[in-house]
Amino acid sequence: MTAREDARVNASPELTDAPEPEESVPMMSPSLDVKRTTPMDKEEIKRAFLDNLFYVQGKFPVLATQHDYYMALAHVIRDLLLHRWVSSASVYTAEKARTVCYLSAEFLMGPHLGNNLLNLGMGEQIRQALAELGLSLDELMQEEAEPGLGNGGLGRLAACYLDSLATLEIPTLGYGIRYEFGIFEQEIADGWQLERTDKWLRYGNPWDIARPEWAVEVKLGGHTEHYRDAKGEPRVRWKPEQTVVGIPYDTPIAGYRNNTANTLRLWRAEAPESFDVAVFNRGDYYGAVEQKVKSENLTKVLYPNDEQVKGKQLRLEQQYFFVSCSLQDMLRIMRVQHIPLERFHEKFAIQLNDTHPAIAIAELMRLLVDEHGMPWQQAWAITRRSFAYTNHTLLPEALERWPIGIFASLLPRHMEIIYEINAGFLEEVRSRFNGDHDRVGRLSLIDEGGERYVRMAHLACVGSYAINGVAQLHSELLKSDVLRDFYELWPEKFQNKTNGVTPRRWLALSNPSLAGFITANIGEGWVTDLDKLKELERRADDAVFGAKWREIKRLNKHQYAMYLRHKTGVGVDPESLFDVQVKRIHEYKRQHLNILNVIRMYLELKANPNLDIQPRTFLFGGKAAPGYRMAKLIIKLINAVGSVVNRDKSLRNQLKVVFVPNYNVSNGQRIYPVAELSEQISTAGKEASGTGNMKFQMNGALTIGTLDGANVEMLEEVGAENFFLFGHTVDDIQRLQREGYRPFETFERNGILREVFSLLQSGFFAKGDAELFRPLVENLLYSDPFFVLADFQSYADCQDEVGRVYQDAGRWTRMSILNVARSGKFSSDRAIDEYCRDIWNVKPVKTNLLKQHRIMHRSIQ
Ligand code: 26Q
Repeated sequence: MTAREDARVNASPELTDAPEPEESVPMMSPSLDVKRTTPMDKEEIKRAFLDNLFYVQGKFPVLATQHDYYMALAHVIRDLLLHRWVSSASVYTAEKARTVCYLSAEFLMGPHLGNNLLNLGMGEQIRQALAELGLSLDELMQEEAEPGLGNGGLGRLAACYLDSLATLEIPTLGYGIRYEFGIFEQEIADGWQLERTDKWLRYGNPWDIARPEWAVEVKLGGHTEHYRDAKGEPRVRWKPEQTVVGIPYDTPIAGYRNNTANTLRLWRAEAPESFDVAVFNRGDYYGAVEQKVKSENLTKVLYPNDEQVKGKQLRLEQQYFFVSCSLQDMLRIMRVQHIPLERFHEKFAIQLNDTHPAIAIAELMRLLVDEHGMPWQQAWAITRRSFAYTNHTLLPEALERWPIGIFASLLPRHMEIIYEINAGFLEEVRSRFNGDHDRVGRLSLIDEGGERYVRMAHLACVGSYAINGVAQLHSELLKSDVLRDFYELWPEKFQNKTNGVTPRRWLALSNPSLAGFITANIGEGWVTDLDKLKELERRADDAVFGAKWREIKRLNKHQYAMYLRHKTGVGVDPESLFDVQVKRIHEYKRQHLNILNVIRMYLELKANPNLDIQPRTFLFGGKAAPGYRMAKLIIKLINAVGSVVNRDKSLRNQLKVVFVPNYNVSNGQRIYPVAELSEQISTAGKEASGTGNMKFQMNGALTIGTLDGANVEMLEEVGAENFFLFGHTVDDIQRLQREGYRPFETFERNGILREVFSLLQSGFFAKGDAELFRPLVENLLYSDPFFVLADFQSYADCQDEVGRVYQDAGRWTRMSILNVARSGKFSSDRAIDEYCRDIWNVKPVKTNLLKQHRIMHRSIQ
């Protein structure tokens, strides 16, 4: 048996229900050589690595591919994590620790290898061990398939939060879905986006462990039966049409250089075996296979956002599936830890990452009332103390609603439960607001205007003890706008938790040269206490320090320019200003505002061939939802402008436009360190927070942005003199809307806009096709729902100012240093600290590795 299999069979690192010591620990076989599973020095690492290559991958070095080597290394590192994992699990169990359960339909983890090496503090050692075997760690890291189990901000936020929770030693379970296909891979062909399926599991996933012993059953469809039990109490039975099985897959989440490893538990759907048997007996073999395929379809694919929900029943099935699996898992943990059901809300703090898991509120009620016979009122009191809800959107059209028909046919019992919750809730509203009929209609869990819908945000508000937005401005707008009626009802529930990102992945790992330079100057404390970056402030005017700071960015840019040429064939000037907009493509994020300004600059250069402007490289990246036509047209436009501009020799290389395909976590890690200008240009009031904005800031980019989302707080932190602010505010936009915004008038009044549009309409960027961009042009001229034209001139002027400031390298560098020095607030450690204190009421639990070793040795003897 290999070291890895030893550890896997014997150690079973369950988070919370490792058996109590007195039940005798059947964990370790006498053959286990503990030391072998924890290779600490180079020789041991090399041996474990080659052992794994042979025994697990079944390869000799001469035959092995780079990917085999990567797999062997990944397994060795996961084995190293097992000790912390087992230790954390046994400490949490022994202490029956209060646990955060982060429920999220998306976890956009990004590659694990580099991050685990960083958190374990083993990067250098592994690098050297591999070098002695003639291998390159960097090359092996490129082999990792990115687990893209999220669309963007919301999924990546969940990943950053897991990193901080482990680093802060908070007992945590992340619960979600193990999609077989994550977010699609984007290719660009003739300037258009093409989607390819993301087969991230093709070669297996070395980071997770299946736990079929904790599989659970989930019911779907069918009907309910009301009856009286032996005591004459009314009870309900759910007779489902179909049952699926959820299999948990666990990934260890290591804290930064501590002994904690928490668990990310993702569920995969399978057909139950009982079904096979039943069909086998009836002789319907193909029917059985069909059912199997249907069940397994449940976790097949991640839905892109912005997709119309209409008819997307599978999406609701996914949400219910992972929520039911997770709640049943929590009840199992309560059982094995002998915690009475009445204490559910004391054992767990459940965070709902948007409304995607909000059905959990009805499901917990069903489990407590129907399956455990708890009285309704008691179950409701527990439920309302268990959940907290984070809202991530201000776009009314993005609020989740499910047609009653779909909902009731898939979840007949939950429909009844929601009606009952609603009845009690609306009674409360009527008595508080003396029968205010309109208010009752606005607050109801059911939207009754026309086709009837279940309003998931309302369910989340009613069933949660805390509701938060993700940036100050966003939280204010929730109270005054989107959730106003709920705020008037329960002001005490509302909070703000401004987003944050992990400085481990987004600075220490992605930008080693800047991170190393910072550490050399202020020590390494900043990695877990980002406010320490403040100590860089006193270097802001130090010319020698500044020159080195500049040189780091310059070298990063040179390397990236080579990478870009290799990937896209476009050569860019590494000495030009790198101006970057990377994020999902959406009209409210206004990539088209950016490209319209590029066209303006192009026209200006064409009109004055001798003009010396600040040379710029515009980098774009981001995916469009496959069904979002306008977003796809924006990608085409960016590429179309790029192919004209990049080829035009008369520009003397002063402008380049590159669309970097397939923006994902790995590409993010490459691009933030080279960015000098960060584009955060959404329409004020539309971007809930943004998190890319924070990653750019930490890597020394300056921001050009509107007063939207967390930009507002970034500006507050860095000071107006270190931020390029432009555009209408939320109030301005609301006023424009009230007074009737007519974009065509703005257009007619602005000569530059007219020139830009006439070039666009002439077909100049479309090989003469004047029709191609018409939908985009007409949308802007006659509707412009995101106020692109209203902000155009202000943006253009601000961009000109950026170019001028950049020419003063000393000034720019000083601003860059101050941006990094003042980015401490945007660490996810700060955000998680606030969640722990204000919402979850959880405390750190230290994992003691030594204690674990004693347990192991005792059981071996
Ligand atoms: C809903 C129904 C059906 C199919 C898909 C969806 C769906 C999936 C994902 C809807 C929305 C999302 C993702 C939303 C998201 O990423 N929001 C972003 O969250 C970030 C973290 O808080 C914020 O920083 C961003 O401002 C916000 O846009």
